[in-house]
Amino acid sequence: MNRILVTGAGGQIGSWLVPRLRELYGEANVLATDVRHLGPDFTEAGPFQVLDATQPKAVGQAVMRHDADTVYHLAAILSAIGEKDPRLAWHVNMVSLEAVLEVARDQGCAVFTPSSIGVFGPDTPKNPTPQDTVMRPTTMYGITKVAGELLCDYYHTRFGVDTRGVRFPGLISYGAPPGGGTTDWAVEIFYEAVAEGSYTCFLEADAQLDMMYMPDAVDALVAIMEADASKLVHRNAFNVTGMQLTPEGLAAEIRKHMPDFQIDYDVDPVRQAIAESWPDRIDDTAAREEWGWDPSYDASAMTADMLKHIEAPA
Ligand code: NAD
Ligand code: AKB
Repeated sequence: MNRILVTGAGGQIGSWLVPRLRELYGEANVLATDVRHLGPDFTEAGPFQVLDATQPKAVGQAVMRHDADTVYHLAAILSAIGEKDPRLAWHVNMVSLEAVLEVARDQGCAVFTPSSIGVFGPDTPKNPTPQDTVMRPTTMYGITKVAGELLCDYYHTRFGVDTRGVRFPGLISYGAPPGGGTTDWAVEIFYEAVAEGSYTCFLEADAQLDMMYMPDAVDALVAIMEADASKLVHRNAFNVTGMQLTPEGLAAEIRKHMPDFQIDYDVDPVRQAIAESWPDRIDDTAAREEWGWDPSYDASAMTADMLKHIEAPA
């Protein structure tokens, strides 16, 4: 893997992944693309192109011109925005994935596609949630993620495309803001803590979800694409988690650094219902066994690092 194209590069994950890939594989080898124009961090540090990932011809031309052998396909609509506009979520998530997979089949590329804990639904065992279990999500986002996992497996078994993926939990990071998900509260809380000393949360105090700090997520993205293919049993997609958080639990962590921090609640029924349909704790044994997944950050280390970077941005 040394010629890479990233779709949706300007989002929460891409803004961390692109610099890491450029560091690992060389600036000129990583083409960042997004449907919108991005700032100098992307356009000056390496190649950048505006690319709508739902346009198969444009995706094919970009992959060919860059001579890409690997696509990290990050362009998507997340859960909360997906419930506001389900047809948009279906269109962006499914049409873009099908376009990327067809181009990969035609041009011999490997493809990474992130799935999500959103593939699970109210009938799934919640704690722990096994790798292989019931997947009957109640959101359009989750439906596109289950269909996406199956489509990626299909392109692997039917056409030999090297497709790989992980089911990310809520990702916590500083820098680019999250793009409209149910787990966004776990990022917003840090910015509001530093700016206001308080946060009004849209989920209930005890709504527990899996989460992960972005440095671990980027490690996972690189590790799974570098993994020995002969060891991968699951491919699309592996359960991975870093920690389990509730709003009241994370508030308590923040109070260790900011004793006066206050949290209150103004619950959004749509996002609360989504959170209730997702696992409390997923079992990531398969990822640990098949490609050595081993996250570094727990809630305490993540909280200290988030506050350090938000209080004193580089
Ligand atoms: P994000 O919303 O922050 O970024 C998505 C990017 O895609 C944006 O920059 C947007 O401009 C771009 N985009 C939208 N439509 C596009 C199109 N038609 N063509 C090209 N680009 C387009 O999302 P993210 O958090 O970076 O998520 C990336 C992937 O990871 C998604 O598949 C998401 O489902 C998955 N994921 C994210 C999380 C998380 O907590 N961030 C958790 C689980 C899975
Ligand atoms: C969302 O909340 O939609 C995402 C996810 C867990 O997939 N952060």
